[in-house]
Amino acid sequence: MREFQLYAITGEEFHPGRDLIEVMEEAILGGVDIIQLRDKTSSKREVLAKAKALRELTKKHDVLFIVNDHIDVALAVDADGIHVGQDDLPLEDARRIMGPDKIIGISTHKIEEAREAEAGGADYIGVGPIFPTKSKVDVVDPVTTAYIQQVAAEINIPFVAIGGIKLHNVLQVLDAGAKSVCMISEIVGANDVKGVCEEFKQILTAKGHK
Ligand code: TZP
Ligand code: MG
Repeated sequence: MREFQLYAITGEEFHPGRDLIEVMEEAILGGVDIIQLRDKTSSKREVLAKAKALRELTKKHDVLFIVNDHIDVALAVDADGIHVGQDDLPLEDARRIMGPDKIIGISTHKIEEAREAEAGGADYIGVGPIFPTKSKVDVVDPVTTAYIQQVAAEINIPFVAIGGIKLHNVLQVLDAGAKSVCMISEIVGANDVKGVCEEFKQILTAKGHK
């Protein structure tokens, strides 16, 4: 899997009146390496239409594209991979469907889940929510940066920290051992989406994460 440092997830509720593709293109121009389409409310048809448009955009800019939950949509648009939660399609089944070459990411909230994901052949894991967040309804309590330290010490596959990460607290996350960070609201809800991404990129670069 190609390395990534700055991961943006879509969240249309954070940019009312602004076009999804326009917002995500700004994020890409600001330096995002990977985009995930996450849409918990639209119909399958609508999700598919958005996925097609984002696939085109990410191809154009040579950025990775991941679909949350909808494995059929991921395959239909030839996304680079899928992201699943602990209650979604199990890793083994997701791998059988997606094949060996696609990226499979899985959310984890404790070290046992991280171990299981690594042993099960996940390509990367999500680690979070690090801080409180309003972007996820069924969210578990914040796992804090202590969980990042645990994962950094023990897990050998790439991991990305997520949940409540902002420009003002991202250093805590990097200092705990994360090399990649993922945001919804701080990026797509920004007045200057490109500018925020550039700032994240600078902070990552200063920490030696390209
Ligand atoms: N998974 C764990 S926290 C979260 C997801 C999808 C939401 C992250 O959103 P934000 O706005 O960056 O806190
Ligand atoms: Mg899910």
